[in-house]
Amino acid sequence: ASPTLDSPNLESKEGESQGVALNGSHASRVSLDDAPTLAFPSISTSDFQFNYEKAADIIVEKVAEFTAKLGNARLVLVDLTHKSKILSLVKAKASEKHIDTQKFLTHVGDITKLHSSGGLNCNVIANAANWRLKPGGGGVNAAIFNAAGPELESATKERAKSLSPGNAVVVPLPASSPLFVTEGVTHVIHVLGPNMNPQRPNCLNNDYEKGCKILQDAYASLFEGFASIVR
Ligand code: AR6
Repeated sequence: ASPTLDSPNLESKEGESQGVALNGSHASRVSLDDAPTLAFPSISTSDFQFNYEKAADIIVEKVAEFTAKLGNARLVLVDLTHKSKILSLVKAKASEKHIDTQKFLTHVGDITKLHSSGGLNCNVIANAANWRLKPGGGGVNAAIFNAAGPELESATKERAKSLSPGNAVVVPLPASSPLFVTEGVTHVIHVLGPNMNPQRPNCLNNDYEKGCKILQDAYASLFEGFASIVR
């Protein structure tokens, strides 16, 4: 059976995705089989301690801008638990702004197991990276590097040695990577967001004027990277 999703129910279970608007009908079942799809975590809002409200506004703004340009491609914001604050905020704001629910979804699950555990086919996934583009460090970065195997580390090194905040780098995943084999992921896009955590490099010391600009640039760079793969 092809993976589908139901929009009407806002109470998602783990491994389920949904459009962000209520439309009260089962008529708009969305097949996730063929459309190029980017799954992305909320950049900077966990280890980097960026404000959720501000981040949610930026995600919705950038998603609105790019869904208009993306043809049949889709964007999926992912987080680990249905208690995720950022997912609820983004869902509410996206619904207010009438973002196209065929092109933007939220999904509860592990970004490294979207196909095997969630039945969601995402050919591209984004990573909330560190500036050295190194494995480990916890969060989604550690999960993606672990799941992708040493193939991702070497493929990343061929593309870039480091990232500055607000930038992204597209890395084609070798076909031997477990993430390619089991999940069908062909590209990982590393993104470096703004950092508000004093324990991490390049801390912005609560300068949200700079921070918001960098987070906007980070999402623009991520979505442009995805668009360059889709084209
Ligand atoms: N699947 C889906 N979402 C996840 C997963 C996962 N496996 N793991 C975490 N998240 P974070 P940041 C969500 O801290 O704030 C790293 O150590 C998480 O709930 O990974 O940008 C890097 O090396 C949150 O919503 O990234 C950097 O140094 C989102 O992913 C630093 O942390 C991002 O959380 C980057 O910090």
